[in-house]
Amino acid sequence: MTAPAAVVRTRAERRGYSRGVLDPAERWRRYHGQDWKASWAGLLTFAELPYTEDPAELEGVDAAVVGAPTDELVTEAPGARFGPRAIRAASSTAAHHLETRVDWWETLRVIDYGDAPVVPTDAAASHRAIEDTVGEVARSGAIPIVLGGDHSITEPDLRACAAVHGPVGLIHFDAHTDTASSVYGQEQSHGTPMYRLVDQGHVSPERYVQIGLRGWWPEEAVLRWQAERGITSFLMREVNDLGVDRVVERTIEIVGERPTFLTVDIDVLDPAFAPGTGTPEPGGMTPLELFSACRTVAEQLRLVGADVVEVAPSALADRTALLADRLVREVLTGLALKRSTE
Ligand SMILES: [Mn+2]
Repeated sequence: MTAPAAVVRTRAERRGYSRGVLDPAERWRRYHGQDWKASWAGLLTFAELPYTEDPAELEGVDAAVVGAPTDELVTEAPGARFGPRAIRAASSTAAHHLETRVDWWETLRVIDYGDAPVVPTDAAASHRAIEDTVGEVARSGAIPIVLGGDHSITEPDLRACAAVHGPVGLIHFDAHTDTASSVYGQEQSHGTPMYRLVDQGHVSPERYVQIGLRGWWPEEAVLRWQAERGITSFLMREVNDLGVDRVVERTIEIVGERPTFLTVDIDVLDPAFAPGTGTPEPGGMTPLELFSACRTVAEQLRLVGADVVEVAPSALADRTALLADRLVREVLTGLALKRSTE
């Protein structure tokens, strides 16, 4: 009689995920015993998280990453449809945070729930797909963390959370308010989601804080509309003068204990750091400021959902290609200089 084969539990099983969940690193672990795969190979999930599209697998999950790859409703440069894939590709498995000494991979059960089945050329269908997919996560009790996509996706993803938790508070990092009732005569675009969410009653305006505003938009009437509803705004100038820690403290006081959604438009960062976005606005936050602000908000408030939007990768965000482009143009400039002195 032979001894039964030792039961080897996969990394995902050790963390309590079921067999029905794909672990991108499992093939590597079987082959050489390492828990991590080659970062450029295999199934692309956020931070090599286990992957599922089955809502039944969301039980007991703390947070689920969902992609919302659509940019039909931008008013300037498109490209945010490539955001989720690019963010997953850029994501790291490293989860041990040096400042806080916490390892989120070990502490939380997090899953990559894939992308919402968006429909190219049909923004309404894409929004329905996003609301349905994020709704599956929200109803399971897990916190959806949505990768946009242009900022219009916050309307369906926040609405899916509000359907479970009731009207939510909103912390909104952005260069722009996105509270116009229409842009170019259109009621739905990435410039209008916050107007619509307040108007539909999914966001409590007195628990809504905007941080990082600057530039030239929107016009006075929109700013008046916001102020009349009790929406709080911190201009980038105030973030600079007060310091981000003070701004976050005041935000936390305003938003309070009840369910809250966090939306981060990457264009809140200065374009020096984050050039890959559709409507860049100079004079923005630094990554260090935004990292600590988002971490503190997640730590101290009751987040029921979050999204990161307006990442438009490709040539703009690809800094290596940007350097190569610059090198070629430096060579061409040298040739032009030589020609002019001949
Ligand atoms: Mn925005």
